[in-house]
Amino acid sequence: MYKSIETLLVEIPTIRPHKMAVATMQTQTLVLVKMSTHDGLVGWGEATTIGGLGYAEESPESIKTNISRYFAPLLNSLRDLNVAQSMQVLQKHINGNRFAKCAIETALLDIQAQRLALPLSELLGGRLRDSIPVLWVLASGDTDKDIAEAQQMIAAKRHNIFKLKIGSRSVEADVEHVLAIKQALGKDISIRVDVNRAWSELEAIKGIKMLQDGGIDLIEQPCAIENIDAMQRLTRKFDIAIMADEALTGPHSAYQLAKRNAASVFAVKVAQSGGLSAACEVGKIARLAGIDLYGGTMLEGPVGTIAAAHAFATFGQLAYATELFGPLLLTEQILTTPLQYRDFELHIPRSPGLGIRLDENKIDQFRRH
Ligand code: MUC
Ligand code: MG
Repeated sequence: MYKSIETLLVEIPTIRPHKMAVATMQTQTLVLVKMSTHDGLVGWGEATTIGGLGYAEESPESIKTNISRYFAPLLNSLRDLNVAQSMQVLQKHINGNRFAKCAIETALLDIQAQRLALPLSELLGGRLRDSIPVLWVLASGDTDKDIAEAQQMIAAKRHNIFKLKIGSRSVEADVEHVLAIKQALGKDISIRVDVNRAWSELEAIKGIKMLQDGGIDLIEQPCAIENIDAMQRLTRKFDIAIMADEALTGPHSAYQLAKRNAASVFAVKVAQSGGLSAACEVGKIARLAGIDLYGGTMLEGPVGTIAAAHAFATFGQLAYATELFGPLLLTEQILTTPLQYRDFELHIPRSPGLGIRLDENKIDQFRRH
């Protein structure tokens, strides 16, 4: 029984426009879930998405409505159930809504881990690492600005791997932009691209060939979500890593993609997977199928970011690193002590639960009323 469950929409400007094939973001709407118990514990979860309905099927507003109208009453009717049993009931009575489920499960696990005085990663199968590498996404839309931004990040020892968001211009213009950045940064810096499903299969063949020849390391979600056949043919045709992102919507799709050899890398996102436990299941399927792992983001703030970090800390391999840089894209901090990014890695707290403290005055200031 929980005393209250509240969903807060918190609007925070980004440090610069973030241009993607699916949307250009100037503000991120963080979707935060705060769960309080009768014995005074507070758990947090996050269900942030990108560009309203531009990226996924749930919007910040639908998540808030569905949690208060459907999730909260159901959770309040459950007595003496543990987290896994509570989630089983939610799965049975609520279809879809993976982002909302992720936020609720995170808050439940945060409370449970605090009760047990363990870092959340220990509840998710066991912590294998205390920090994880984090790349930066260059998406200003301007080649020279992107190069300058990357050089600053390298000099500050913040990031030495970069992902470029492409797919909104012609294949030729995008490839020219990517290869100019690769040339400027040199062979020791890993450059990857995220097409966000903008290419047809023929465009993908043309673009990937040029990018592979230019020394790019990875191609993320080149074609439509449904076009698993194209992903399979591209994975077979090229040596360069082909990564599934939007097509990977949880353990079931991970199994299907693995069975059909339709990706050589999985971008595991906790919300897109339907929660932290489901994300860990995706990790296990990848391990069994010999697929490399990458820790993805929905550009969450610090709550979702550190929750994902706890899940990724249980992965035996993270061959392509992570992109858990969401909080660094925001102009405001909402934690009393910010997440620790240094020496190209995010350091994962060892204190109980998520291991973070929210600054509720700051949240109030930016919250949508
Ligand atoms: C995506 O498709 O990967 C992650 C980083 C970023 O810039 O956009 C997101 C979504
Ligand atoms: Mg992506």
